[in-house]
Amino acid sequence: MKDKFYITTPIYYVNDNPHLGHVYTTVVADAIARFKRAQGCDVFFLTGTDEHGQKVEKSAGKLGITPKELADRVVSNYFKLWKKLEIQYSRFIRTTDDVHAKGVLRLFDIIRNKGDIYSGEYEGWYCTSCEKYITERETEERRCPDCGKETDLLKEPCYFFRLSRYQVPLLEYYRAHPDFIRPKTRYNEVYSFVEGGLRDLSITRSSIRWGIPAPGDPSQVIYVWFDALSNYLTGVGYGTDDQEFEKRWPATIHLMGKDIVRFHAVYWPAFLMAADLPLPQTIFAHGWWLQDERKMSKSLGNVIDPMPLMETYGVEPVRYFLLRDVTLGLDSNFSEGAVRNRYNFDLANDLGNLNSRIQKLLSTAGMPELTRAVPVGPAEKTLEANYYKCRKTYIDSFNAYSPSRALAAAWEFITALNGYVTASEPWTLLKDAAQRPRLDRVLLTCAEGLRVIALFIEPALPEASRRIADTLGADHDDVWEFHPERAFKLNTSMKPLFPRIEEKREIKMEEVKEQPKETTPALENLISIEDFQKLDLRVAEVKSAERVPGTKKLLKLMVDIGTEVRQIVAGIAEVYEPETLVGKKIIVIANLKPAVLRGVESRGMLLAASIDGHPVVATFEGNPSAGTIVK
Ligand code: ME8
Repeated sequence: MKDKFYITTPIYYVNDNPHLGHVYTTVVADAIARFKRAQGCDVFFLTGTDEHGQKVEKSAGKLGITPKELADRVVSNYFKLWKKLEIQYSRFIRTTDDVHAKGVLRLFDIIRNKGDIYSGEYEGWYCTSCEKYITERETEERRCPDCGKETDLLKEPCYFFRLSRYQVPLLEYYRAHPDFIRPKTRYNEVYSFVEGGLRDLSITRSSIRWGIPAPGDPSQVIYVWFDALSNYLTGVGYGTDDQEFEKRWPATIHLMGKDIVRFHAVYWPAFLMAADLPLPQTIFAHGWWLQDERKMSKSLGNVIDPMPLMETYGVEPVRYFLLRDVTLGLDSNFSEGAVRNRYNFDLANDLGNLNSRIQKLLSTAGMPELTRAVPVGPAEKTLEANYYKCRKTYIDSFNAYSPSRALAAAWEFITALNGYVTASEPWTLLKDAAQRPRLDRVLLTCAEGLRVIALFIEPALPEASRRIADTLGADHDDVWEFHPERAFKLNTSMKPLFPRIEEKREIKMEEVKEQPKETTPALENLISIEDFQKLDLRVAEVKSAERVPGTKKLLKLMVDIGTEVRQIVAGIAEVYEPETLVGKKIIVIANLKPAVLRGVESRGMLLAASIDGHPVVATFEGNPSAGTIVK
C-alpha cells in the first residue's frame, strides 16, 4: 500500500486579496506535495479560505456588499492565482461550504457532550484585526502585540472551551513527540507558553453575526478560530464522509506562518484531544517575509503583490525563488534584487545554459546510438556517483521539510553536469568522425543527466521540468535511477528555458533611486600585461558568511583561497542572504593591502559587477578548485 501523506496550508482570510506571504506557504506546500507524489505517496493536499468572522464582515461593510459577496470575489482571485502558479491541491475548502458547517457542528457537539464546553461570560481586550483576545501578559498598552493596532474591551456571554484542562496533557504530548512542533525554536516558544498556564478559551461570540450559529443557541456564533481550524477535518470528510475521513486523518503536516502557530499547536490539539481524535504528526511554522524588517502584512499595508512580480520574472522563477532563497522556518527580507539574482544565476545561467548547450549539441550531432557508444568511462562514473550523492541529499532534505537544501543539491548536480559537458569537449569530438562512439557516450550521458534534472526541478519548476522531459522523450522505467543505457527519442530543439532578463524589465518593479550611473570606461589608460600580472586573482570558496552587525550593506566572508582561509568584507548584504553564498566559488584579489571596514578587517576583495547599483558577484561555470589562479 502507498504511504499516505496529508498536507495542509492555512485557510486564508477573504477580507483582502492574496499577497506574497500567502503565495509562499501555498507554493511550499505544493512543492512538498509534488515531491511526495513523485516518491509514490498517496498525497492529499488541502487549502482554502476562511470566510467567517468580524474581519470579513467589516471589510464587506466598507465596500457596501455582503460578506458572502466579498468572499466570492476574493475566492475567485485565489482560484486564478493558484491556477497560474500550478498549485495542485486535492481540495479547496471554504468555511461557507455546507459540508464544512456540518463537521464543525459535530465537533462542537462532541466536545460539549464530553463536558469541555460550558457557558459563561467573557471580558477582555480584543484585536479585531487578528481576531483574538490579547492576554494580560502580552500587552501593557492594550495594543495588539502582532499588528500594533488598538484593541477593544469586549464583554459578552459566550461558550468556553475548557482549555485549562489540557495544559498537562499538552505538555506531556510535546515531551513525548519532540517533532510535533517544528522548527525547534517554535517548539520551545509554545512549550513555555503552555507551561505558563492556560486559561479557558471563549469559542463563541454574541457580538458577531457572520458565522456558523452555535448548535442549540442561535444567539451565539462559533468563534472564527474554532470554525477555521476544523477545516482540516471537514476537508477530508469529517461529519459527511466517514470513509474518506478514516482514510485521510490524521494530517501528516499542517504548514503555516509562525504568526498562527499557537492556534495550531495549542488550541487545535486540545480540541482534538477533547474530541478523542488523533493529532496531526507535525505542525510546521515557517518564517515571515519581511519588508524593511517588518512582517509583510495586510494590516501594515506593506505587502508585495505577486502579480507584477510574476509578470516581470515569470511564474516559475517566483516559485523557485520562494523555495530556494530562504530556509523554511527562518525570516527573510524581501528584495527584488534577490529574485533577479536567482533568476539570472540559477535559472538563466546554470539551468538555462546547460539545457541550451545540451539541446544544441543533440540537435547538431543527431541521435546518439547506444550500440555505437564507447562504454562508460571514469568521467561518467564520477558524474553518476555525484548524482546519487545529490539525490540522497535532495530526498533527505525534502523529507525534512527543507526545500531550499533539496534544491541546492539539485543545483550541485546541475553544476556537475555543466562541468562534465565542458570537460568532455563534445564540440571537438564532433569535428572528428572517428570520435563518434565517444561523442555518443557523451551525448547519452548529457541526455540522461538532463532527464534526472527534470525530475529534480519538478516540485519547484513544473513547467520547465515538463518541457525538458518532452524534448528528451525518455522511457520512464526506474525514473530515479541513473541509467547509462537508457533509450531516448529526442524531439526537436526547444526555445531557451529562462532567457536572461533584459535591463529594462528588471527595474520595472522597483522604486528607482537616483544612482550615479556606472559607465563602461573608454579604451584609454591602457595597462601592460605585466601590470595585470601584478594582481593575484584566485578562485576562492566561501566557507561562511555573516552580516557585519550594525551595517546594512556589509557581509563578512571567510573564504578558502587554496593556501589559507581568510576573512574579507564585501558590500553585498542588500542583495545576498549570507547563507546563500556558502559553497559558492568566487574571484578574490588576494594581494590587496588589508583594509578595515567598520571595524572589521578585510584581507582581499571579491569581484562583482554592478548592475543598476546592485552587486552581482562573479562566479564560475563548472567547479574549479579553491586557489586556482584566475588570469
Ligand atoms: O491567519 N510571510 O489567514 P491569513 C510569510 N485565516 N507568510 C505569510 C506572511 C508573511 N509576511 N503573511 C501571511 C489566517 N503569510 C487564518 C488562518 S488556519 C486554520 C486560519 C501566510 O489570510 C502564512 O501562512 O491572515 C500565514 O500563517 C498566513 O498567510 C495567514 O493568512
